[in-house]
Amino acid sequence: MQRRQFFTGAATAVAAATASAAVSRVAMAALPEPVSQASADTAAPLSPPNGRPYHPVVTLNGWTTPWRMNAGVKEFHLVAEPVVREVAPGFFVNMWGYNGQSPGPTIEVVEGDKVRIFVTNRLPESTTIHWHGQRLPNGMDGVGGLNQPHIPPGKTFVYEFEARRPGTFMYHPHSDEMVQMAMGMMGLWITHPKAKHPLIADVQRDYAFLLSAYAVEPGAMTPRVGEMTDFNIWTFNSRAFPAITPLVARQGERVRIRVGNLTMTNHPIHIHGHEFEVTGTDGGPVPRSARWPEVTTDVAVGQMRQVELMADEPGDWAFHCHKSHHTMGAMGHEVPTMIGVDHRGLVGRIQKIVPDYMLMGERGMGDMGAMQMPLPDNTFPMMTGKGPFGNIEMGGMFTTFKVRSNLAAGDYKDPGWYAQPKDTTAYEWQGAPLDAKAPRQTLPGAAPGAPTVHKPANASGHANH
Ligand SMILES: [Cu+2]
Repeated sequence: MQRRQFFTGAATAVAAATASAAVSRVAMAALPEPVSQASADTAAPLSPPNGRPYHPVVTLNGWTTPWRMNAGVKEFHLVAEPVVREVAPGFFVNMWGYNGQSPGPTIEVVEGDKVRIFVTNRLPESTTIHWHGQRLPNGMDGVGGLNQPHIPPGKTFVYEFEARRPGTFMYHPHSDEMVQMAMGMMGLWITHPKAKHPLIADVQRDYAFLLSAYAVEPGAMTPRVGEMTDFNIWTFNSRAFPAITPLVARQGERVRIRVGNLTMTNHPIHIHGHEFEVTGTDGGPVPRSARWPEVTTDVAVGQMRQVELMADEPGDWAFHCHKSHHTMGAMGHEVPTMIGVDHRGLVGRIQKIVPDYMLMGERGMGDMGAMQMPLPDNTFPMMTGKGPFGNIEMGGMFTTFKVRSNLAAGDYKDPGWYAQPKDTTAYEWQGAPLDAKAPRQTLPGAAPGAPTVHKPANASGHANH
């Protein structure tokens, strides 16, 4: 094996540290101990114990992996392996991930850091890791077959490069990626600027997460990896609302949120009560002249968006994907639309034949948030989550942005529900009721006032138009 020469100067030090480059057993003995995570909770930010200082990110329902400093090189150890991810309380999915969880740990480094990542493959098939968005030597880019041999099961490969530019990046396999990404293999990579950067603001809170989607039949535990469009589990960092940690900020703080999309569709990510600017992408910081205010930013497939805002409005604000089916928990998609169909008197008769029959969707599906209907094992409700005023009727890609005036700096604890000041809540009208007849209920396919019988049109009828 050839000595790697990517780091002039560092290479000799590494050789010394591992005694001899020729003895692979010695090199293996020198592998950094992989750090594993058993919990799907949001870990506290990891303040850098050594190296250049930076303000760490908080990965929603995730964590940042510690590293080892070895002769000026930051060394990480990722282990690709089967994991069981708790996607919602009591709903467990067999996934493939890294170091105990899917997504894998966030890797945080500083612009200019020399990085060495050991990747051990404990999957039943070959894998690789692609470092999405990085400038690096071609042989480190991780496309199996193109840039490197695939990493066989049981083997450890080493990636070495310099984190050349600051920004928001991610990592994922480029080896059987249809299966491996459908099984949850992904993680975040954050490169912090090494000094004050004209396009990168100081922020007090810096949140990061990936968008991922899975096709898991109710009652099943393993995603359907061949699925292209019909996903039913929509997640922020492989967690579904109400199990996604809220984003918390003190009033007046500047907040950055970094979102990467590794699903097979786009996600318009939307915030309430505030506006933000897209300040960065996986291509780097956005020039100031190219920024404009928005409340929704579309994160297309394979993209990252970094948004920033001033948390100046106290409250509990919704923060979610704006595709309404993506704010749903596990669901089947073949539900007939029953709105306007009068079932009165019918349910009892049907239940004589089908005892479990349940009427759904006659007045819309909002009341499903309150239904305690029996679910198959190992799934979770389509919409759930309780708020201070009742059911939130949301699931999937939804959480809250909680702004408070009285939070301590660096306090990420959920402060509970917002106490709205007196007389600032939408209220019931107490005056005279509306003095008009309600429009009549419509049947599917029948507009109000439409004739109930369609007569065949006169063959020559259109000639007069
Ligand atoms: Cu979405």
